[in-house]
Amino acid sequence: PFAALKDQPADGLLALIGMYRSDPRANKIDLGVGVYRNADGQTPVMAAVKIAEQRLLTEQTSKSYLGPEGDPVYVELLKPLAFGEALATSKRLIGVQTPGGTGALKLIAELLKLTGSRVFVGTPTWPNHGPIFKSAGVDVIEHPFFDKTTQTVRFDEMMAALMAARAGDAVLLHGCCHNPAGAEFTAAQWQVLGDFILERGLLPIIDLAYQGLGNGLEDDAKAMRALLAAVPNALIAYSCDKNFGLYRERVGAIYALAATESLTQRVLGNILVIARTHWSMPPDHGGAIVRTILQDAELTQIWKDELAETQGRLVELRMLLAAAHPRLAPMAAQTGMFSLLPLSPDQVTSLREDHGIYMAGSGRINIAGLTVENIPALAAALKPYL
Ligand code: PLP
Ligand code: TYF
Repeated sequence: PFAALKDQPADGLLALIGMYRSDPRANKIDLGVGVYRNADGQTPVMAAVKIAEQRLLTEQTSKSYLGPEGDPVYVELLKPLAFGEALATSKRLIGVQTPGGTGALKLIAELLKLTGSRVFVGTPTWPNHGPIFKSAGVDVIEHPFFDKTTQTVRFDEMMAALMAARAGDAVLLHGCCHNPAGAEFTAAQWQVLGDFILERGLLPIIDLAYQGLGNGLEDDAKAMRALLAAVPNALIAYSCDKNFGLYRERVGAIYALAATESLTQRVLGNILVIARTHWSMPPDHGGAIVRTILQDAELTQIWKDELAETQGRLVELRMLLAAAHPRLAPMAAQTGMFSLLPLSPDQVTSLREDHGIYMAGSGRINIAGLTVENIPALAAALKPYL
C-alpha cells in the first residue's frame, strides 16, 4: 500500500538544523529555527526548571494516568498568568492541557471542523498554521498581514479582506511576538479589529506562543486580554515551550471562552472527545514542571527574572541590528524572537552558500541567533541586497 504514498518535502525550518550542522565553516551563523539562544549560542535549561525537575524526581509518587484534560492544576495556574486575575476566575473560561501549542492548535482545528467555521489567516504566518487547519478539513482563507519590503502591517488590506468573513468564521491572530514578522497591531488597530469581530459575530483564535519574550509577561498579554473582555467566544492556543524553555517537553494548553457557562461546558466536552482520539492524554512532565514553578513563589520569581533577562537580550540585539543599516531600523520597534528581512529566496540561498548565514527561505531570522560579534558580518553580507 505504501506505493500509493507521495514523497513529501521536509519541514523547511527544521531542515535548516541539519544543513547548519554539516557546514564546516567556523564563522557560520545560525538564524534558523525559533529557539532561544544566549550569548554563547546555548539554549540552557532554565534555572527554575532544573529545580522543579529535581523536586519532581524526589517527590513524585506515581506515573499513573491523569486523563484527557491533563493536569488541571497546571491549567488553572496558567490562567492568571495568561488572562489576568479578572478573567482567570470566570466560569466562561475553561482549559485543557495539550502537547505544545501545536496540540492546542490541532484541537482548535478539529473543533472548527465540528462548528463548520472557516478560518482567516494573515500572511505571512507560521508555516504550520495553514496545514494544521487543512488537515482537519477546515477551509483556510488567507489575507494580507505584513509587507516585508516596507516592514509595515497591511491593516487596511486585512480589514478589507475580512469583510468576506461570515458569522461563525474564525480569525487566527498572534497574541504577541508575531512569527515571522515581529510586527504587532497598534492598540488602536486591536480595538478596530475587536469591534469588527464583535459586530460580525466572528470567532477570534489567539495563538500565544511567546508570552514574556516581547515586552514582558503582562504587556504581551494585554491585547489578548482586552479582546477577550469584549467578545462572547474565543479560542486560545497557549505554549509554555518558549517562555519556560521546555521545547522538547511539548507543553501547551487550549483555552476556550464561551458566551454562557453551559456552552463552555459543551465546548469542553467536545475538546476532550477530540483529545482522546488524538493523543488520549497529554504528556505530563513539562506541565508538572510548570505547575511546580507556578505553585512556588520563589521559583516563580527565579523563572520570571530569567525570562526578563532573555527578553532584555532580544531587545538589545534588535537595537544593534537596527543600527547596522537604515533598512533594518524598523526591527528595533518589532518584538519577540523573529523579524523578516526584505530578501528574496535566491538572496537567502546566496547568503547561506556564500557566507554560511542560515535563515528561513522567507528571510525570517531568529534574533536570538545574533551576537555582538556576528551582527557586523551579517550587515556586511546583507549590504548588497538592502
Ligand atoms: N504558534 C507559533 C506562532 C509558533 O511559532 C510555535 C512554535 O513552535 C507554535 C505555535 C507551537 O508551539 P509548540 O512548540 O509549543 O508546539
Ligand atoms: O517557527 C519556528 O522556528 C518555531 C519552531 O515544524 C518550529 O516555531 C519550527 C517548525 C516546526 C515546529 C516548530
